Amino acid sequence: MTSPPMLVPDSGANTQMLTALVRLRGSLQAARLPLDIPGVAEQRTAQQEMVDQLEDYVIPRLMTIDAPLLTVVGGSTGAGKSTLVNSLVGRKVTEPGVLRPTTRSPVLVHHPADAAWFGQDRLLPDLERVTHATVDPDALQLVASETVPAGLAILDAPDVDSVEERNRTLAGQLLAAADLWLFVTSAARYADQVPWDYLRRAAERSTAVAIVLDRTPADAVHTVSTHLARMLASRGLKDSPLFIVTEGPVSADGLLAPEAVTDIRGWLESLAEDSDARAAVVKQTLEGAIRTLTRRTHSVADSTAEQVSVVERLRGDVDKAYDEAVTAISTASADGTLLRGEVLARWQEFVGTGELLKTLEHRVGWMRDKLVAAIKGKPQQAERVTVAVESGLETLILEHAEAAAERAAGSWQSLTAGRTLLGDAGEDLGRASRDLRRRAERSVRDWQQDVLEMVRTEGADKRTSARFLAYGVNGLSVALMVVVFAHTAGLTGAEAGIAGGSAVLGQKLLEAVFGDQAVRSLAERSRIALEERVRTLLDAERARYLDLLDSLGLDAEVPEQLRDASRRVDDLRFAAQQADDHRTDGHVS
Ligand SMILES: Nc1nc2c(ncn2[C@@H]2O[C@H](COP(=O)(O)OP(=O)(O)OP(=O)(O)O)[C@@H](O)[C@H]2O)c(=O)[nH]1
Ligand SMILES: [Mg+2]
Repeated sequence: MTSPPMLVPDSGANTQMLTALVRLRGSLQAARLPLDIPGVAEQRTAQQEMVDQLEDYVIPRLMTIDAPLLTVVGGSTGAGKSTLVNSLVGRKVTEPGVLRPTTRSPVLVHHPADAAWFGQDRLLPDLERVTHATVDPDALQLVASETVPAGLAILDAPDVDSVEERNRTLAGQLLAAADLWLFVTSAARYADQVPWDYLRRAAERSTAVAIVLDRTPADAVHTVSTHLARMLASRGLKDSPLFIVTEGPVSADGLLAPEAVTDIRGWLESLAEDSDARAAVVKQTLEGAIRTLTRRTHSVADSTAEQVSVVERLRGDVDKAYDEAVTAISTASADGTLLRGEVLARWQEFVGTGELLKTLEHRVGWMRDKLVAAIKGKPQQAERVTVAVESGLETLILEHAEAAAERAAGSWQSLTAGRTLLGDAGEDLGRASRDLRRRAERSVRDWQQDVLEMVRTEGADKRTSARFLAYGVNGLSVALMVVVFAHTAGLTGAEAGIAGGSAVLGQKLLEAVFGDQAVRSLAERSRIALEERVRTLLDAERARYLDLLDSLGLDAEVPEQLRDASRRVDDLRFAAQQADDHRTDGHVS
């Protein structure tokens, strides 16, 4: 007698495979598919099914490779699954019925000696073991019966094509935990789509399957069985045993006549007796399940990679929108744009116009004296410039923050995933934050305070100088702001225009007190301080979007972790395969 084919040649390899499968499960559990991307629903289902199959079947099965062979009876509602199970067991262990669907809670029948194999921590660990009849789909009723051969257990499952979603999922989960499917269909239903979808999947995964054509009228047996056999062959299931049960009376207990199920019972009993054959069935199904899991893992990995790249794209859209806003504000607050309207009017009111500007170029000294005379004792005017600057800057910031929000939301709207995120955001991200005006106000004031401090510090040793006293800290500060606002506008020449000219006045005034070197440095520092405050404000605006993306918890490493975990399992599979082939060769020669 040849030794039974084993999944893995020794327990060391077995342990390695278990470790690899546990890691695969961990990676699959860690994978997140939160974004609405076309096809994602399918991958989420796949991910869940794979984690379930690893936990329900593959891992516990590999840990208890000698456990009895679990035969799951599945198929359409009313096909006669429960009746068949009862008839095989020889007594009513599961309730058949006329109300469809009947079976809602799985019933597992095993030999009393095998009870230990079906405890809570074995196959299907999330189904609570009970010993009484129930309709709870989260329970697994265990029935011990001497009439079931030791080494083989039979599970009656709900219908695969149920009108009840819970039934369908449970049936799928139970079939995924089967060593062997006993797939029951009826003469009336055998061509239905859903059962064939299951059978196609079984064939793809090399799951061991036997088909029962149930409730077949005697005169239809030939036609139907021929047709069905052809369908099975063309779908890769030609090696699967096919049993035919003719439509006959059922007893008061709901059992078929014992002869009706003799073939099936005989086949199951011989399987139970032959440990090699049993091991071969387990090996076929288990290896098929593992092979399918590693292949499907790559699709989930692709899907997680797509999630990561969509997040990158969404993040890029937001960064672009807000980077543009920061640049635009920075440009507009340095190119003279702000030296218009109210700011210019108040500034001119403060320093005076006309005459001063005209004489600017050739009579600087004279102008200074005039300036001193003009602004001496005008603290209110300086204050008005400050107020105008504040509102000018605030408007500038708000305008660009609104535009950035609109742009960012606009580009998110163009992707389904982005639209969903916007919809779930809980506020209208297409607008600037409601409290931005208040925060912008405070930031601008803080910046003006920065400028004031710089002037105060710079003038520390000049406090007593006549000019410093004449202009005052406030006057010099507004002059510095005006210089900042015309930073890139060009300070001399005809093109400077009124704004430039105004800034030149400020510049001269400051230079008269501090000297050109110091003025350059003051202007630069003030500009940087303003940019920093603007960036902080807009970063908070931008964060409304980025926080949404971060909260998705997507990890760019996950796709590769999944592929790694899958490759590791494949490597071990191939190694086991080779060891297997080697052993078979040894027997042949
Ligand atoms: N006459 C006759 N009736 C049968 C046969 N098999 C099943 N039935 C009846 O068909 C009905 C449905 O049978 P069940 O065994 O409950 O079918 P099921 O596949 O378990 O159905 P669900 O649990 O709803 O998925 C019951 O009333 C059975 O008595 C049969 O071979 N002959
Ligand atoms: Mg049933």
